[in-house]
Amino acid sequence: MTVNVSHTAEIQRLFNEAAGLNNDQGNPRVKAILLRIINDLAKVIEDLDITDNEFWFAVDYLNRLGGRNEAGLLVPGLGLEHFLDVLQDAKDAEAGLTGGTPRTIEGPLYVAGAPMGEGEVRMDDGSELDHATVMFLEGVVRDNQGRAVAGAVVDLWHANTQGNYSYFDKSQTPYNLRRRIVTDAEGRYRARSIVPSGYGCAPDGPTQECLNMLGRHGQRPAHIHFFISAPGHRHLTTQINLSGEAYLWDDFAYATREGLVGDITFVENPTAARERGVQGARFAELTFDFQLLQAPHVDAEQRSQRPRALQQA
Ligand code: MBD
Ligand code: FE
Repeated sequence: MTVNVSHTAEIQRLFNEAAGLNNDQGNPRVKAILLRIINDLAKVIEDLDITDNEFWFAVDYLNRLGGRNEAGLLVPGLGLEHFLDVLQDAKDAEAGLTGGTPRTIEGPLYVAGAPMGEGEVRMDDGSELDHATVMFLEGVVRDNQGRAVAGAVVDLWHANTQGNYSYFDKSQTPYNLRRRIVTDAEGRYRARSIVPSGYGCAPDGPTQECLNMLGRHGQRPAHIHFFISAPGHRHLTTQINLSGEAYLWDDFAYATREGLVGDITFVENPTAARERGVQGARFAELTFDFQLLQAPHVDAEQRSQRPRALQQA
């Protein structure tokens, strides 16, 4: 038997008061959102008969989640960041904005201000060359007519062979595996880097603790993140997820999409390796082109205002 008091006049008065509806200060938008969340949460507590122990466990969980800086990790893990993409896709379709490279989630591991290069960059600091596979990544940025976009900024970041990202992993050098590349006159970007490994949630962290209770793993396939921007074009946030990866279609963050699988090829050829300046015989090649949409208004040229890390010198 569920007891229900959230709808009573007494509790509605309480929640309206708590959400600031009895004053003319503050922010009306925040008031409307908080009122809805308080009411919906109260309904969840009643309908699912949430016990005191369950409620206070959840409060403590949120403290621990924030304490480990993992709120931005649980969000994709629960499918909510992918939901935001699908929602934006539907809004775009409604507005007739279709085509181009699909968007997919940013994730929590971007760092602003990466070193910038013209046309071609080296991304890795060389520290893993005794065990990493060198990767040559290149492609062309095109507009909605298929014309090359010169001067586009390709801001890309990926994990090392341990699946870890510089800045968040303090054992790596600043901006390791993070670069910005300005496309050349043919719209081309080129990077020499190393083949990344898939990311896994910290086994002792609160996100994995939640996933364990859901009977789920916290693994991602190997992938490369991109922000691509150019004047007049709509900002694109996306990823290349690598073919042949165990978790390609079993990604805990639900980022892999049709059209975003990168066909990486591994080459075993001592001569080709030497010509490319690679020690030994083995290296990898990955070609991936992007297509941007026209920006419907100038704001659409920019990425979201989501708070992000900025490396301090
Ligand atoms: C990642 O590398 C990532 O891209 C996402 C979305 C979540 C966790 C780690
Ligand atoms: Fe990632």
